[in-house]
Amino acid sequence: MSKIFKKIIEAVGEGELDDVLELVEEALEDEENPQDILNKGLVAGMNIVGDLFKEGELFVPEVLMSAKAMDAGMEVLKPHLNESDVSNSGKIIFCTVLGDLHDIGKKLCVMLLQGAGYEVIDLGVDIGVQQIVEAVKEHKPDIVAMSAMLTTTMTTMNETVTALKKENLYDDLFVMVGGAPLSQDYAKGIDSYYSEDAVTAVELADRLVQSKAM
Ligand code: B12
Repeated sequence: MSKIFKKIIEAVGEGELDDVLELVEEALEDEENPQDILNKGLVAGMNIVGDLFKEGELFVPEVLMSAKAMDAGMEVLKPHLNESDVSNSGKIIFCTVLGDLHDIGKKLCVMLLQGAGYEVIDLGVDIGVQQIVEAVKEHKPDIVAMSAMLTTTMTTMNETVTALKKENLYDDLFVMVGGAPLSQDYAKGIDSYYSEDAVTAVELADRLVQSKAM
């Protein structure tokens, strides 16, 4: 693996925001592929942080510093990932559900979807059923995408689908769900579509929007 990716992984792991910024810029200057900088550097670094958190080696404040460092790196990369000139692929409302503040995965999905030409309305984090329903009425999206990282917050997804059906909004859109505790089976059970990461989220969105056009 290229030395610069190793350095980015380390800097994300240590939550060194300034170093991450500098290294991402350096990698871009070295003409590394932005997608590689994202996946082999920033995401790889965050995955290690996730494992260490799980094992009790890292605690919330440290994880938060890593998250902020990753976020800063993503902001630098954003214009380089958005170079696609495809537009009007479709409209997507994206949010992290009620009670859940995790937004790195959501931001990553939003970035790649925008890069693929989607208009994405990012409602933010901690978003409840009614807010989603109102946003659907206002924006009439092709897709509603929800992210949850906690087993305790996943239930909002089911409640949202039920509310969309009740308001006769469900038949005009697709619901996509994702996040660490989610699975294909769970998504199916709540009449939604699942994908495991940001790259496959774009592929899934493409498939869904194309099927609507047919
Ligand atoms: C970073 C992090 C935090 C940060 C969040 C910062 C931020 N701004 O996001 C902070 C420190 C704030 C935090 C807090 C907490 N966290 Co936390 N956190 C994590 C950690 C380490 C990494 C998550 C992450 O960003 N991963 C990197 C991104 C790129 O990956 P991702 O989120 O999975 O997203 C990808 C896919 O899932 C998918 N995807 C995501 N969303 C969507 C949506 C759609 C529609 C689609 C198609 C795809 C998709 O695509 C994304 C990109 O590829 C995870 C561990 C883990 N392994 O996931 C724990 C984890 C999620 N946290 C956990 C916990 C318990 C908490 C706290 C309760 C801790 C506490 N005691 O306070 C709080 C809860 C706060 C709250 N109310 O939300 C647990 C959840 C356990 C569970 N099963 O419920 C985990 C799994 C850690 C663990 N093993 O214990 N956390």
